[in-house]
Formats: sequence, structure tokens, C-alpha cells
Amino acid sequence: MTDWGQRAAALLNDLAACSEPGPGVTRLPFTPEHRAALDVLRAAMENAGLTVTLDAACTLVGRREGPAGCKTFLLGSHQDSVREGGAYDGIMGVVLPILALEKLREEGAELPFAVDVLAFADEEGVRFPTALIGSRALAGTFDPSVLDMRDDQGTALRDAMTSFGLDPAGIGALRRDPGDVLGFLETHIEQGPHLEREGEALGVVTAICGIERHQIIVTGETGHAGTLPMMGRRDALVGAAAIVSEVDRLGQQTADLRATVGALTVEPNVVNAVPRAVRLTAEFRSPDDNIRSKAGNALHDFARQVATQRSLTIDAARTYAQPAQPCNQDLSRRLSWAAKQAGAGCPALPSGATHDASAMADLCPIAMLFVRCRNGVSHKPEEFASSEDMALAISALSTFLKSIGQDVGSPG
Ligand code: HGY
Ligand code: MN
Ligand code: MN
Repeated sequence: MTDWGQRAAALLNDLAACSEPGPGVTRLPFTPEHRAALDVLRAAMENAGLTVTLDAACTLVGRREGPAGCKTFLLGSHQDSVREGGAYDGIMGVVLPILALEKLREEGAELPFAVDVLAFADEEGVRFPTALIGSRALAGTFDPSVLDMRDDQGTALRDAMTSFGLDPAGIGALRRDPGDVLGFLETHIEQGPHLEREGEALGVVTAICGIERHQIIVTGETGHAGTLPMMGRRDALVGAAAIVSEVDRLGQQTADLRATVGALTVEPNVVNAVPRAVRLTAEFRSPDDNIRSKAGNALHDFARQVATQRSLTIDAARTYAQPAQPCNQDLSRRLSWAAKQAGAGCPALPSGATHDASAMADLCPIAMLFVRCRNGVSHKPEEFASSEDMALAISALSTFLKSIGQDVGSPG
């Protein structure tokens, strides 16, 4: 009897090694670490009897064929991680469906449709100021202008993809016909404390919060820290500090809003020179798109005031936005029924994290299965999901797939 949870843990352990050196997992898109993870995933997909292809957006696709002319059900998540992240965020949502399909093959289960398992290249948007490249490509919402965006080393996304052996010009042709797609199901570690607090292994997501990200560049004038008078200084970091405090104030004082400055660089960044320029990111998230966009606009207004008061130049741009997305109720009811068949209680809960499923909602009905997250921590090396919980998820996924097209009664 296969211990599917242990199989998942072993595979995720191999994938965690596909990382830059250092604490936790650092696997950014279009890097040697990404290449190594693709090799591990390709082997696992082939071992499950799937046909494996890599598309122009660098999504690895493992396909289980169905009857001639059938539709396709999509599952998957992202392969990339944040810096010093965990071993489960994203990648677990690729591994569990692969093993669920291997389980179905072992059982000799027939499905009246095809299944694609998708490993998206870049969901985090850590290397480039954009995200959801692969899922937006399938949904037909990919904006080619993001190919000109650059990473911290000045490498354009287009060049990073070309060097990785891809042809970004082919991304536009990846759009799936909605008529051919039954739905998309993303399995993901919860990245929060709710399931653990409720003593539950699995949960079904009701809705995914909306998100927007801004890049703000503050430019002043450098000078000798010892001889430049305080009066009249155009210190870029003092201006940036006011902006960072304002982002936090907006988050603290606005209900249903999370606000974060996660990245900040200073030039020339030396102890005895007045900072000339600061580049920072600001991120807003909310289940309510109006709350989120109002905060983004308020920050731009505030930055302009800081520029005037301190004779600084400020370039603020909204570089990424994804609206809040409700999950499809029929798919979610079926998923909840399947999880209960597997023996899980499966409460419903919202997602404060964003996911590829948000982008896939522009293509087809979406659902998300959450797996319990130890201590609710994520985007940290300590992120953990147990093999027992992963085994329950694999059982729920295989039951879910076998049930599609069948009446599962009025699931509670
Ligand atoms: O940041 C997020 O919410 C997700 O992990 N990309
Ligand atoms: Mn993440
Ligand atoms: Mn994720």
C-alpha cells in the first residue's frame, strides 16, 4: 500500500534542494535552480504516466490524455519561491496532483476527460516586478509589455526567458479555449493559522484577495555626511522613510487592508554619504478592490507631497495588479464533498495570499484546496505541511477527479 504522503514529502525534499545556497528555499524563475526543479518534476510526471511538455511561458505541463474530443481539467500551482522561503508554497500544489494521477492510474480509474498538471514558472513576482506569467498566458490575459521589465541585475524578462531556451513570442498562442476547459483546481499550503487552530487538515477557499504592487524611486542629492549642512539637504532616504511610514499607517488604519514595504535599496549606500536615491516596493492587498486601489492612489498623492516638501524627485508606478476573485461554488462544493470522503472536516476560508488561480479565473471556474500550515508560517524556511495531511489531500484530489461529471448529491 503506497504511503502517498511520504511520497509527497520525499519529492518535496528533492525539490527543496533545487535552491540557491542559504536558509530555506530560494528558487527564482529562469535560473539554474528552476531548471533543476523542472528535471525533478518532469521525472515525477513521467513516472505517473503523464506526457510532459514545456510551453513558451515556461509552464511544465504533465498531461493525462482522455477520450478523443474530450475536455480537459487543469490542476497545478507555481514552482518558484520567494527568497529564503519554504519547501511547500506553490510546488506542493504541483506535486500532490501528480501523485493523485499516479494513484488513479494504479487504481485503473477511467476519466471521461483529460487532465493537465501545470507547474507555472513565476507566481511570486520576486525576480521581476510582474507575476502570474504562465497562468495569464493560458487565460489570454498576458501583457507582452512586461517582457521589457528588468530584474535587480538589469536583465529584461524577455532576455531571461530567451537565455533559458524559450521563445517568449510564442506566449500569445498559449491561450486555452474556455470551451475546452472544465475548470482549474489549485492545491496550496494555507500560509496562515486557521486550519491548525480548527484542528483541520484541509480547507476549501471561498475567495482570493486582490493585490497590487508599486515601484517607487525617490531621487535627491548625495553629499558629504560631515560637511553638507542639514539645512537644505535633499536626502532620498528621509523622503523614502516618510513613504514607508505612510504605507504602514494606511494598513494599520484601514479595515480589510494589508500594506507592506518588502524591498528597499539605497544608493550610494555608504555610511558617510547622504543617500542620493532609494528604490522601494509597496504592496496592498484586500478582499475589496476599491479599498486596495484607493490606498494605492492615496500613497501616490502622499509621495507627491513628500517630493514637494523635500525638493525630491519621485517616480511612482503601479507595476502589478490582480483583482480579488471568488472561487466557483459548484467546484468548491464538490471539492469539499471529496475532502470529507477522504475523512477531512474541510471548513471554508478566504485566502489572504494570492495565487495563480486568480488569473485562471479569467479562463474557467476555479477552486482551491488548502492544506494545514504548521504555526501558520510561510515565506520562511520553517514552512511545513505534514505527510499525513498531504496524503489526505491526495486522496481528496483523486476522489474529486473521479467525481467530475457525476452527481455527488447535495453535499453539505
Ligand atoms: O505573495 C503571495 O501571496 C503568494 O505567496 N505569491
Ligand atoms: Mn508565496
Ligand atoms: Mn504561492
